[in-house]
Amino acid sequence: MSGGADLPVAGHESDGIATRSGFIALAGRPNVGKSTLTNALVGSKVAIVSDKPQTTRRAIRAVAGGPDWQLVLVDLPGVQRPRDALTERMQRRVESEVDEADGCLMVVNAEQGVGPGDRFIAAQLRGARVPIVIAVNKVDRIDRARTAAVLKAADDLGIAESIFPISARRGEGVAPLLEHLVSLLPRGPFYFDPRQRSDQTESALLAELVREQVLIRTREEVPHAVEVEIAEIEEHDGRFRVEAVVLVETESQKGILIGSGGRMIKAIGTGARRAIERELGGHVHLALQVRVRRHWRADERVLDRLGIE
Ligand SMILES: Nc1nc2c(ncn2[C@@H]2O[C@H](COP(=O)(O)OP(=O)(O)O)[C@@H](O)[C@H]2O)c(=O)[nH]1
Ligand SMILES: [Mg+2]
Repeated sequence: MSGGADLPVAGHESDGIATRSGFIALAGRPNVGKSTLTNALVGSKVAIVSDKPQTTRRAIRAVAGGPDWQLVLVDLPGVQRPRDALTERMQRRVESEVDEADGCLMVVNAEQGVGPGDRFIAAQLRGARVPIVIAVNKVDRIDRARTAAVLKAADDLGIAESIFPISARRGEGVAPLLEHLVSLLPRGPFYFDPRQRSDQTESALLAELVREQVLIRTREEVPHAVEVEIAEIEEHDGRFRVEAVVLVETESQKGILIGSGGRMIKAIGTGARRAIERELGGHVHLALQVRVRRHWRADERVLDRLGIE
């Protein structure tokens, strides 16, 4: 098996070869590395990564595949106590995705060990009708003795049919984990065109790449208050012009994002332009605008329009 490199020439019906195909739901506390692992399994960047909680807002379907298998990962938003319309929607999404999947992959953070947050999630998963695998991630941060202790603690959660130590960031242990996950999938035709890497639209992915740069550079309430919309993508002779609007909730957040002398928005723009160029494969001119839209997180219509279900 190979990690997503060998694409069949066939379309998504996969031509009568005995294929395995199915869905794996990703569970785990915020920040344990679910999005990093998703990117590692798929072999390209489909989910943004930061050290801020609630980085992932939309349940992206990421597609990993080889010639005779296709594994669709659902990168779930981190479960939190519902507080506003946004977190409530995220929580409901988690519950329905797990029941519809063929297996569940729970990720824990080896550096922090198994804690109450993991036990909370394990309790939610205990009744699931699908096999549960635990990945103990970030083992690059701890020594062997500590890794063994965390593997034992993960086993003691009592929900996993198997447990894998991995470093999603370095790619260590990812191949055997992937091989095992594929073995859990039923035989059946592919769900996605094998060339597809996720179910996001191009503009949704580009908006996420801009938001990632904001997340990397901001703190406290600002990351949660930011949303990004792509207003326009134009192409002329392999050169792209992308117009993005960064939404915040208050004037002071807008001030933070622009920064003194416009330095912050410039850094965000440079980082985002590079990421977008990597994605589009051509020169990009990125026009960024920061706009205040009060209470967008509580506005169901805005959430609908942004695709946050
Ligand atoms: N050292 C180390 N850091 C990691 C690893 N995987 C993820 N991270 C970092 O952990 C943070 C959260 O990762 P992310 O994938 O966004 O976590 P998520 O919230 O579970 O999706 C980011 O800063 C990642 O770079 C890993 O294997 N090793
Ligand atoms: Mg994530």
